[in-house]
Amino acid sequence: RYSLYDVSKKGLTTTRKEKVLSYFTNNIYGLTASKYSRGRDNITVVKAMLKAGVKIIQYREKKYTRKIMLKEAREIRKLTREYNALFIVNDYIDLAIMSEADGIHLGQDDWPVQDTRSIVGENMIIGVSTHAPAQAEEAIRNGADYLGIGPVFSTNTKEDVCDAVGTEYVKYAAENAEIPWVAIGGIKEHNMYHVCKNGARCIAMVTELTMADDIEKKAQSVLRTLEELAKNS
Ligand code: 3NM
Repeated sequence: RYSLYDVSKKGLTTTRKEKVLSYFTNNIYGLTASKYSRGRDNITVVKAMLKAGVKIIQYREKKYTRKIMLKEAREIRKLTREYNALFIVNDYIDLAIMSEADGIHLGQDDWPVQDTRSIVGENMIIGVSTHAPAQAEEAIRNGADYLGIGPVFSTNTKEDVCDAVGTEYVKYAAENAEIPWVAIGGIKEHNMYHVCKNGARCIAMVTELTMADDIEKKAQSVLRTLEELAKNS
């Protein structure tokens, strides 16, 4: 398991690796999705998540202009600093750099990890979405700092994502991944049990939080549930 991962083994900066190690245990990873936020803007959504105690925030925005994305990302950077939370930007390397994010998250069709590293430097965390063991192994080989493992259950939130990979892939990650990882895709409070039972300790959620009547309350409840599940498995 990744808790045994030797940070000095690959000669990578310990600050980056240690940051990931500490944040990806017993945490909820909250993502923005303006399309699925019931009219609430991304900043309002992020504030509610942070107030509840969510410690990893990903800015994931598809349809806004770059100007608006930069404004929002900078605002979220400010907020995540106040709450001592990790800030990750999805897809846009330039946006991650300009907003001084802690990390950049890449999909399978984005720029390769090594090329991204050459642009973002040694301090920025690089996460990669993976949907099968071979992709996980490749991402680790290429120097990813953490993996997305999913979609565990079926989801309509991400267009063009593959079919659900199930908890088998979560189990694979728990047993094999040498770096931290986050389970993602269709995860709700009511099915978290199956994900945690298979070894997940960091859970990513979009619509379970962004679509909630009261985002802060829902996030608090999810964090409590995660704590209970982690204790008992
Ligand atoms: N990435 P929800 S699934 C952003 O499997 C994203 O890589 C996925 O949304 C992956 O929590 C996904 O609403 C969407 O199902 C997750």
